[in-house]
Amino acid sequence: MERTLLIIKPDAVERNLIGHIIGRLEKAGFNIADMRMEHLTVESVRRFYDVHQGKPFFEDLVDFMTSGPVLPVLLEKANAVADLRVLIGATDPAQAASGTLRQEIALDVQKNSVHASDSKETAAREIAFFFG
Ligand code: 3AN
Repeated sequence: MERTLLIIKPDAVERNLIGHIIGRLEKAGFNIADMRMEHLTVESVRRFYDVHQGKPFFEDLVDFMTSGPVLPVLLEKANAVADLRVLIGATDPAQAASGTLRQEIALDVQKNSVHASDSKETAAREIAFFFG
């Protein structure tokens, strides 16, 4: 069993899409190992997205991710990291493949509804960040 981290972002929480997203994950064979809704602080978002510090969209990303509650979800499945990236689709919903979660529900490249760890190493770091 491999583990990965998904975050349901403020735009999806606000539009009452938590149940829809969790349903898609369960149908795709992911087990929900843990989840906990939280309102992130500016400091924690800066730490979480450390690799994006200095990029032109960074301050807007921090504002958006602290604009409302998020729901980090710890997921388990064989090949979880890669399979979840396929399920969510490209960062920009306009580029996301048909049938992916972001193509279906994301609003734009910032309000893209979900985050998913992009490698096994990132998953280990991001899981520790939220779930110890
Ligand atoms: P992903 O979430 O697909 O792994 P990353 O890690 O490259 O994408 O980007 C992290 C977050 O930063 C994205 N989910 C999105 O909210 C924001 N972001 C990335 N690229 C852009 C961009 N060009 N303009 C605005 N926001 C962006």
